[in-house]
Amino acid sequence: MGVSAPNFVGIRLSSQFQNISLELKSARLYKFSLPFKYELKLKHTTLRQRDGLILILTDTAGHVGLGEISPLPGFSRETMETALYKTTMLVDRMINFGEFTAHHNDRRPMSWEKRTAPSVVHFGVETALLSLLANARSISLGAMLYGHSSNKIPVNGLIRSSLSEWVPEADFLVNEGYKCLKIKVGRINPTLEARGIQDIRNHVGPDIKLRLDANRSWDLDTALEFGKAVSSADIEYIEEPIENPADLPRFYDACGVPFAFDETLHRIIDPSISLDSYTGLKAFVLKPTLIGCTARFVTLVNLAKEQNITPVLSSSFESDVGLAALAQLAGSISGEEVAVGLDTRSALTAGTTKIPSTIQNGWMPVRTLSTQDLDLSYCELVYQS
Ligand code: OSB
Ligand code: MG
Repeated sequence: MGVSAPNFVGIRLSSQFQNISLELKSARLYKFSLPFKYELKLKHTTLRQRDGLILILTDTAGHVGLGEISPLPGFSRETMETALYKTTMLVDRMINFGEFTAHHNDRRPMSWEKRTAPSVVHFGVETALLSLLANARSISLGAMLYGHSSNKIPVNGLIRSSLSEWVPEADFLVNEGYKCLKIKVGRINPTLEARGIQDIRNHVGPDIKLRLDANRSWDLDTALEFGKAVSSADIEYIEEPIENPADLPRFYDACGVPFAFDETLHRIIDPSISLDSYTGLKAFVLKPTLIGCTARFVTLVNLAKEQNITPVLSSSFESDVGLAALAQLAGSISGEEVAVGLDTRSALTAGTTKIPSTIQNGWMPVRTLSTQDLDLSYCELVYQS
């Protein structure tokens, strides 16, 4: 079945892919359950294991594409069961009817408020399709979308521990070679946390970048109290300091600490919104798994670049298959320039590839995967066609 390239999964591929011919032959879907080393405390829930799906697509010429669909409880709109159901429906349509149209080609025009953000399923299925096309040409996902890619990317070291562990952990990560650290704040008293951040800055010196993430824990006053107390610590940005993103410009005006969008990007945003009014907006932290589809992700990357906002790829505790796809995208979008948020694999005791997506000296290699790389020992086959 020939597919017209410009609208493939709703995105424009570079010109050498004008006439893709894609005929899918089979699909296999595995469900995995990977234990965390320690309980993972997220804002609304605590997880002991990471559940998700690995999709393996094969075309009639024998090329293979891999994708991962891993709804994150408390962040994703759908449960594992819904994701599994939607994936099988979508894959059935692709195999039986050759339909690769993206979900957002709504027949009825709809106002942006009424639109729902796409599901975790779309990004995973689209990744499998796109990586099949990329594998057929022996290039990475990123190289196929953007025409170029670095072969390694810098990563921000993630600090999720309690306050008393911050300095020892920062020390450890800097010794490991990380040049950029991201610290989760907004959990206990903001005055104590601000002092902890100052301690980290004093300990690591001026050359290490510090990013913070408050996951919307504060009201404007609390955020300001914290922001003023860390304003001399040279913070690159703080993700989502306040509950209501409309208050963010006031946050920056009052304390001078740049901020970043993360959760805000998981919803459909008024397309006429001017980001100019958001002075202090430094970065978009982009989690494709939570943004929901490739087309929306690519649009947000372009929007950021047009407005001088740094796009920072970030993970949602995906397994190695998902992380490899994110690393390939980061290799093209920010290359060796910007540290990305992919330091989540170390929280898991096992993975979905024989060799885990490891970080060395603060760098993650950009690698493409084939079926030989998979380790399915934590997986169960749940669907086949
Ligand atoms: O808030 O940024 C977050 C992971 C899962 C869910 C939410 C978040 C995260 C991360 C990923 O922090 C790691 C990173 O961005 O460095
Ligand atoms: Mg965040």
